[in-house]
Amino acid sequence: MRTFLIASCLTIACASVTNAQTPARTTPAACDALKQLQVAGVNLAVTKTEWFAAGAPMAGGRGAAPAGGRGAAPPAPSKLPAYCRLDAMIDRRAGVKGVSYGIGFALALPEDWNGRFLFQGGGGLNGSVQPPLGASAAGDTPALQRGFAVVSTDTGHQGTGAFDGSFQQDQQANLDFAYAAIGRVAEVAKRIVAQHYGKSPDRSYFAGCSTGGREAMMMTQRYPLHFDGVISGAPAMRTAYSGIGDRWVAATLNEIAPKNAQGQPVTRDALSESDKKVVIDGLLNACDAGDGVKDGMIFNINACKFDPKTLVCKGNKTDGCLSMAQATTLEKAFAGPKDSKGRQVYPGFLFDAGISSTQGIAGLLHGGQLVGGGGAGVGMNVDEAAERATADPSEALSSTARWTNLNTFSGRGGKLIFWHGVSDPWFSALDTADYYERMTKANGGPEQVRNFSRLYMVPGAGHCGGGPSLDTFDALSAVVRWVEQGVAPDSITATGRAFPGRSRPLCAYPLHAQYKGQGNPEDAANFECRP
Ligand SMILES: [Ca+2]
Repeated sequence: MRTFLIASCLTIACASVTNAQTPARTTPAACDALKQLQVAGVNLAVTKTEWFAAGAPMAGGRGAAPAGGRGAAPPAPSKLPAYCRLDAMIDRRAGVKGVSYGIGFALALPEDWNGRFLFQGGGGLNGSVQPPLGASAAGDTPALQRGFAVVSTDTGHQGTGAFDGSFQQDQQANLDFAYAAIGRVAEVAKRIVAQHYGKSPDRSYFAGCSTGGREAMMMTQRYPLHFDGVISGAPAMRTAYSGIGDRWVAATLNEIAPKNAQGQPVTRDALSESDKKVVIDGLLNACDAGDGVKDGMIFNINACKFDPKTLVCKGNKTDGCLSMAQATTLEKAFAGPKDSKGRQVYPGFLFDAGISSTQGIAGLLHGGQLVGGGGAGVGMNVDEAAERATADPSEALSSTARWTNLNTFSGRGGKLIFWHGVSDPWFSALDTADYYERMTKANGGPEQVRNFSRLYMVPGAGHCGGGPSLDTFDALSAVVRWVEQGVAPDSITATGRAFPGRSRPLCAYPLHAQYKGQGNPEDAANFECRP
């Protein structure tokens, strides 16, 4: 191996290096040899090794080739480099009721490795191993394409779908999903990378959204020694409470929703399509220009004071205005749930341009979408719901909303980036802002915390993207530069399919992007970050 490394270094890799990383290589033969892989002291079973040539179509998961068959288009080539994919399981065991459990993972080892390791976070309740690409918050260039070694995991159980919660009957499977599996996989995968390339990763990164965002936070809270740079998108940090917030919105809209033949309220029809347009038009009229440009996006969130009552009909209800009941119901729904003592149980949601989007999880004007399905009913006992959340044992295990002391993570140079879609109907962007502010207080105040953590709001974006937004941005390059060169990301440039040709800076919270007043308003260069 050593001879091979030196030879390849002389001929190819070392000559082209422009950064501080030390590259290394692998080969199809070395990939095949991983079938015999053992890691000292680890109960590990390799299930598969596979070599992918450069440009090979991605197998399975998001961006996968369509299923074959008559008329099916040939799979599109990817821009991925040649790489070895190792599939393996650690700690296989028979769990409660004889169900087989184990922590499955896939590790992509690029032919030309850039010395960096990336852990790709999961989604929903996990339960399957997604293709290890590292695409989250990586712009249009996944980490694997850049030469990172990338790992993904099912976090300890194999489910029938992204929300199969049957693993929750098993104690260890709960621990694994909550936090233990990601710590275990991080350690084992790093050791495999080191064995395979003959050197340990120079730097380690974590990036994920939703459950992956929660896992990212978990890495900074319970495994502060594991990662140098972490990206947490729309973190599902306290699902028992965000579930209350989601149900609150639906149950409140149900107060005015028409009923179906079975007598159940149809939440999405609380406002007609024309009513929803009235809301969005009125909202944009009130808040769009606050950032200096009427462009269908609201970047100056703090200055946006939208009152649905300004849209109430002067006389009878017509298509161009709202009823008073609709206006007051919207206000109540977006204000979020409070208990009988007036305490906010979960934050409200922001009025934002993406709240009527139908991409992904429908925006809140459509009633949102409850995790686990089912109707929300009419009205809600917030006290009871809050008591159940407080007593929920899974919440105690998996929540990342409470722990704020990150001084070990930050003390060794760790950098933590948060981002959140302002129109996210599942997890309120305000809850992530609330955590960021509490974490800031607990870690020495804004001047200290700006040295290691920043939050970026993404106006118009829904849960992990979508909506009338600029949801394509390269936070991965930003965190790498911060970790390796000490260049803090005051802003990150964003583009998106919703607005071709447009770019904007995403500014570090609480600043926002403001048009400077001259120059092409489609170009991020003509915006600056302002309070
Ligand atoms: Ca605007």
